[in-house]
Amino acid sequence: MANQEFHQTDEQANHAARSVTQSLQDAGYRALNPSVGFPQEMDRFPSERIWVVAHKTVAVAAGLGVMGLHRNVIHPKFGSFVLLVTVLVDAEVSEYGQALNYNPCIDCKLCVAACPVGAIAKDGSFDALACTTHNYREFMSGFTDWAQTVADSEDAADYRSRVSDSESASMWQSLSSPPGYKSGYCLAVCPAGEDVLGPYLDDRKSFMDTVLRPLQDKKETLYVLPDSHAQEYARRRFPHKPVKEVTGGWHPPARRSASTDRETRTS
Ligand code: B12
Ligand code: SF4
Repeated sequence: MANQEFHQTDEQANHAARSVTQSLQDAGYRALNPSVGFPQEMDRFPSERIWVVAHKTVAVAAGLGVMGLHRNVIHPKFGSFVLLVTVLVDAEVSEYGQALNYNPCIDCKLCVAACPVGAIAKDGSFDALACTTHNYREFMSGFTDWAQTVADSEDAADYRSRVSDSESASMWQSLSSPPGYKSGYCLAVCPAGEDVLGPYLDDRKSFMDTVLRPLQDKKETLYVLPDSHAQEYARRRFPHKPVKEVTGGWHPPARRSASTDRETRTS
């Protein structure tokens, strides 16, 4: 359900930016709108940045919000529940936005507690590789790893011993409709922002029980790089969630034994 909402908002933001761009072009200005998210410049993958504009830094400079502990821009009213897009225009604008002089992040650290692979640390450092490996399991990096698993499998039985039916079905779903994020829990739990803060301030325990706990309790496979902090963290903090070692598809894989991709569970 979260993916459905995410992708529809993505489309709305793309449409809004496109119509602004068209109006600017009609008025005689050169303008363009790089996508909200995907498509990106995959010919640069994986060695260079594949996104054209970093929307977060533009949004912060324009005063739309400030990056919180979870590194996403928090809007003072809508909180973390905003997606961003940028319109580039080759002209002087009549008025510039001003960066906010306060941060709507309330430092509750719920995002730290919610992330299943420990990507967000209490001091604000962010393990982007841990996030990408899990959350982007069905995007370019995880897909590459999955394709390698198909290539490495000796036959259907071998493939099925490495990839569950649910994982195969989920990969199909991501290929046939917009790809599904595996997490995004850091955003889901964030109570910052005028419109969102009420229930958290009214009753923190109830907020934790109804918003944070179900995500922590959810039984789901977590994807991690071998010997990573994410692997150690996931096994220790979420022993009920199966943890699966993957390559992330970043590097040519060493030839692996059939057991390498199997789920490893802690007792
Ligand atoms: C690459 C990318 C990712 C990568 C991140 C890799 C990386 N290090 O950038 C991964 C795969 C991890 C990712 C995940 C997600 N992403 Co993303 N992603 C992007 C993308 C394409 C570029 C991000 C970018 O600009 N990176 C470069 C710099 C700017 O980012 P940074 O490393 O986080 O921050 C640096 C500085 O900004 C500085 N800094 C400045 N101020 C502050 C303040 C604090 C407190 C800190 C800690 C740092 C900091 O510190 C860093 C220096 O190293 C944008 C789309 C776009 N074209 O902009 C979407 C985007 C950032 N993603 C977005 C979203 C929603 C997500 C997910 C929730 C997806 C999901 N549904 O699960 C998760 C959230 C994970 C998280 N906690 O950040 C939204 C964020 C919306 C918002 N409210 O801000 C964007 C803007 C897409 C959009 N158009 O709306 N994403
Ligand atoms: S969940 Fe709490 S600590 Fe994390 S970004 Fe939101 S307000 Fe800040």
